[in-house]
Amino acid sequence: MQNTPNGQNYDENQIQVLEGLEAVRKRPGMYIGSTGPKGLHHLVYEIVDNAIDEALAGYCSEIKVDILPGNVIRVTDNGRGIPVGIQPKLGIPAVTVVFTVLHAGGKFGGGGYKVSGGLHGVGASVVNALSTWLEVEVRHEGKRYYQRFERGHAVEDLKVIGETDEVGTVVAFQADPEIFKESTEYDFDVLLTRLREQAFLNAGIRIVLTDRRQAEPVQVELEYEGGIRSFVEHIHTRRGLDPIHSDIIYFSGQQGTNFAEVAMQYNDSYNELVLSFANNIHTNDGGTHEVGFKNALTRVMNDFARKFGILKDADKNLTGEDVREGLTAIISVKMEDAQFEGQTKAKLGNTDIRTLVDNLVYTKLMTYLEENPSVARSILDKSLGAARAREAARKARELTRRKSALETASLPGKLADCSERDAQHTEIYIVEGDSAGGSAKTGRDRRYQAILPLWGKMLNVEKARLDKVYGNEKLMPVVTALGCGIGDEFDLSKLRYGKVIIMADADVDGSHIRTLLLTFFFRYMRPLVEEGHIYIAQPPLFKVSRGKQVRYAFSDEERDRYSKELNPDGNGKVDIQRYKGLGEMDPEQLWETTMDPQTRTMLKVEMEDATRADEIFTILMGDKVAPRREFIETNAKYVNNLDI
Ligand code: 1YM
Repeated sequence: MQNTPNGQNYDENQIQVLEGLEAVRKRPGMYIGSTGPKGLHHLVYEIVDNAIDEALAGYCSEIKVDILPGNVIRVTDNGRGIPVGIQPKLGIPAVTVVFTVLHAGGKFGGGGYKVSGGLHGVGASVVNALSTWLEVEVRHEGKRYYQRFERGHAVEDLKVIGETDEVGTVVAFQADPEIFKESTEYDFDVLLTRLREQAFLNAGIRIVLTDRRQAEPVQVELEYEGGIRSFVEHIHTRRGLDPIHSDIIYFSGQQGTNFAEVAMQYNDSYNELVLSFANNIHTNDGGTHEVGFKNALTRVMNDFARKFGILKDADKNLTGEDVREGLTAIISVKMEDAQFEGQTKAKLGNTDIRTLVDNLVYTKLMTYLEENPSVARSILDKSLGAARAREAARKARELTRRKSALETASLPGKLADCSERDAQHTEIYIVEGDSAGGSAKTGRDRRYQAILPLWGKMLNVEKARLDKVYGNEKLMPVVTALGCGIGDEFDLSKLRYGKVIIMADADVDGSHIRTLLLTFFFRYMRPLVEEGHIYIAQPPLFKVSRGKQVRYAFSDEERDRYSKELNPDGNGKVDIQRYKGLGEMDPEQLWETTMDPQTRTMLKVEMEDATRADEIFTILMGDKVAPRREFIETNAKYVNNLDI
């Protein structure tokens, strides 16, 4: 044991420190959420957050994040440097405490915006505990201080290693593969997205991300004077959405130590995107700040429309959904002692924030609309259009209901249902094409497999409102067969089949159908996707046979491997049949290769990030060609059997 400058408590404190960090290594999930890719990237955010705090305190202007060979992360800031003086209670340097004492990651003694609850603010010591090694260098008053840790423990004391005229903190670490068993490889785009978000939320901070894992480094500089205004602009550009008014509307306000800002702009799509943040943390489940914003927005729009005769006395009020159609908005609040609630701690609970945001948005937006009547007119025209579509959808829905009440069986005529009724054991194949539908009906196990062949023209729901969905002859049978309704009426408990399997050809047309159906499920039956009910069938691409021996291949590599296996000496003849479509398979083949739970492979559709999924659907199914081309060019590498 080391001697301590001031005392007898050292051993005892040291034991506590060790126990603290051991707890982190024993239950990493409790501190960083998971030990998968999300948790791995979280390590970087924890260190960067400390540098951002220093920038917010006004001492640091630039943060560099480098991904080094071997997936080492190095974060450099030009702030004051983590204090190196002896911390009186523990008798060791403050910087050592920051990296070895659990929960000392936040500032001791007040100041700054403290974050409570959730995964955040657990800080540098958690990163240290979960790294094979971590090195810190503090540049302060002409000296360079250095200390190294391994798996959370200091392997040497803090020491001076030289002189410098720079100031700031450098932290480098390597995530421990014993903890992050799945992978310790960082995804550049994941880091870029999160760091860019931080640059938007903290206007003026400069963040430079550099990937040095390959010979030629890739560098992106992030600095946005416009803050969250630039965020809205970025979202519209990236998704290829056209704004319907040129200004990005922006307000900010303060009450006591609470600060709130909002940036918003409408585009000509039918989707809303409201992103909210509290102390730079994305509140995925919303909370008081978002409620305050939405309530005020609905009231302003109705009050304004009535005041200027756009809504008459007899007209019904616009709903929240009406006034948010085509809206992109960012709400960012900063406060002391944010309360995060809910299962994922992604919902803000502080009630005073609701009042602040509500008042701010009501007064400032009202003034803005009065001063910019043409913008007000464009927005209200859009909201009125949404209200009319909603009304038309309601009528269409009632019509469908009445029709189905009159019919004896309300299930679609082409549905071949299964006999089992318990959704836990049943599955429905949604099959493109009548001939494939026929094979599937014959080949299936009718006890628990239902088949719905699709016909008619498929609607791109990205470019249509709810009322058009009700009239669509291809989508309505899907809705009735699944039994759980759509949109705000969706009820997952009524789902008639536990697995919803999309089965389409492995060609371009099949891909298109799959994407259209996925867009529909994402926009109108989102819980189906979130709860993991959607699957994609994987029909084979080739039949490889020699005499009576048959293999099915799902890729070019498999095809080549099987032909070698069936013909090892190379002098026989192997027959290779390429399946152009599902329709070419007979019922037995379809069962054996694609539908038999014992032998089939299926892709399960999962959604990691709803905002990113929303972005991808907008890009893929929206009007603009340029963002789509860019998306395809950057993602083509993930596609194996590109059949074009
Ligand atoms: C690359 C990561 O951690 N920078 C950083 C951290 C701190 C300070 C400056 C700092 C804070 C304060 C005073 C204060 C931290 N200090 C502490 C603690 N970059 C990075 N830059 N002086 C310097 O908040 O009063 C924790 S973080 F607790 F030691 F003060």
